Amino acid sequence: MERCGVVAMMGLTNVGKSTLANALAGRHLRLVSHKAGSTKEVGAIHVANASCRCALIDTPGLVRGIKPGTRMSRAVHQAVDQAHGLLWVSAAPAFGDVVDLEWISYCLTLGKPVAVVLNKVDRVRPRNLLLPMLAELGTLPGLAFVMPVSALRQENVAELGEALATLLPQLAQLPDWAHEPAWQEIACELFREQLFEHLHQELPHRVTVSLETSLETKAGLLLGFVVWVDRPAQQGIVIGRGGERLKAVATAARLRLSACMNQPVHVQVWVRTRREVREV
Ligand SMILES: Nc1nc2c(ncn2[C@@H]2O[C@H](COP(=O)(O)OP(=O)(O)OP(=O)(O)O)[C@@H](O)[C@H]2O)c(=O)[nH]1
Ligand SMILES: [Mg+2]
Repeated sequence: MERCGVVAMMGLTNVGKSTLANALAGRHLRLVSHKAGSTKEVGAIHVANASCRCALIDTPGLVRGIKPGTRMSRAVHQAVDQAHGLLWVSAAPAFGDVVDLEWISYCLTLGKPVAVVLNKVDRVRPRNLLLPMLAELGTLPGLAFVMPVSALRQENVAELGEALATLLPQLAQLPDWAHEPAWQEIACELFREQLFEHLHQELPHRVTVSLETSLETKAGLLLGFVVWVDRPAQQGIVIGRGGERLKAVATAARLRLSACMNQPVHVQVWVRTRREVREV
């Protein structure tokens, strides 16, 4: 019987967990951003290959400096508890500080198979600089495997996908709770990704996106999003001078969503606070 089950992916913020999840699945469903702390919700993405079927749970990045096992959200705790195996993601060349080792040691106490991925190896020149890091990981007893990858350049990603089998049991099917989010949630996540991409440091901290309308038309799917911000001043930041910024966000989101949904997608956007509604 083929290997089938759930792997929770953990790591500090910005190490490339969501990029790696998308690369393993061969579909861009998880939000990726250069801004740390971009993943806010736990979410599954399904990976299938010749060796296994795996629901990979992408989790929000853990904040550097907190004690392993503490201050994880209830959703992360739940994902870790319910998963059959754990994949700790570190980023080279920053790896080597004790934080990663402490967290990996913590994962090893949880009684599940644990593997470590050293991502962003494309940034390591020359490559043999990885050897001390790999040797350090080799001193931790009980790891299922350690694998250097570059999620961005697709290096070793297929090999990692196959190796996930070593973390999995032989379930007949993936558990219901590990289903992928509905397309509406994915659409909001990918829209939010474009806000991160275009607003950079100006992105309001608590910005959220909801899908208010969806309509099948002859020209494709028409989606109406609302960007929610706290204050009217933040509306202006999101919209930009003459609406240029929000138009750029909407155009990029339209392209991303059309590719993801395999059909032409058109986008309408409103930016709302409690007091004001403005349309672009
Ligand atoms: N050079 C390089 N950059 C990468 C690689 N993988 C991811 N990145 C970049 O790292 C940044 C963070 O990527 P994410 O996938 O959002 O990281 P994350 O760990 O999910 O971040 P949080 O959700 O905030 O914890 C983005 O700018 C990615 O393009 C890689 O293999 N090489
Ligand atoms: Mg992420």
